[in-house]
Amino acid sequence: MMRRIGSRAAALGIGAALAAGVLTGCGSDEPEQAPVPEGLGEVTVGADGVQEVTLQTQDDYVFTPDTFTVAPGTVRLTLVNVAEQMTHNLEFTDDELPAPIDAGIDVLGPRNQEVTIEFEVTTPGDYPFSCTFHTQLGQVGTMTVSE
Ligand SMILES: [Cu+2]
Repeated sequence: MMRRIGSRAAALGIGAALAAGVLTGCGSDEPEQAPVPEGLGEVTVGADGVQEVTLQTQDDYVFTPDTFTVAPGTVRLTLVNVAEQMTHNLEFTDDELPAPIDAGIDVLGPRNQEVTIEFEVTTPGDYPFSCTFHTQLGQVGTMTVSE
């Protein structure tokens, strides 16, 4: 539970590394892997000072990405479902949270539907979340709130 100290700086570094990977990752012969749009999972600060992050779901059982790190404060989380078929949701796993989060996405249909939720975090720690439709299939993730 003590990993991720100083994780705000680490998250910024990860974002930069991802961007660099996108720029240098051309020429692959693996057409089956859908490209990850730039900026997914990258925490940015909106004009109103609120931290913003976007996650994606698709026709599998994965949050893309499945981890992200925010600082204490308000979080505006958007989930985009680019699946052709599958419906997902996002709920924080109440009994495992360092502090309650009173927000979630009940249902998110396919074909680029998206929902944005906003909530406050004050207590550092790891906040697990899942798609409750597909928890058994491993569709889980973790939001880390840094110190
Ligand atoms: Cu799901």
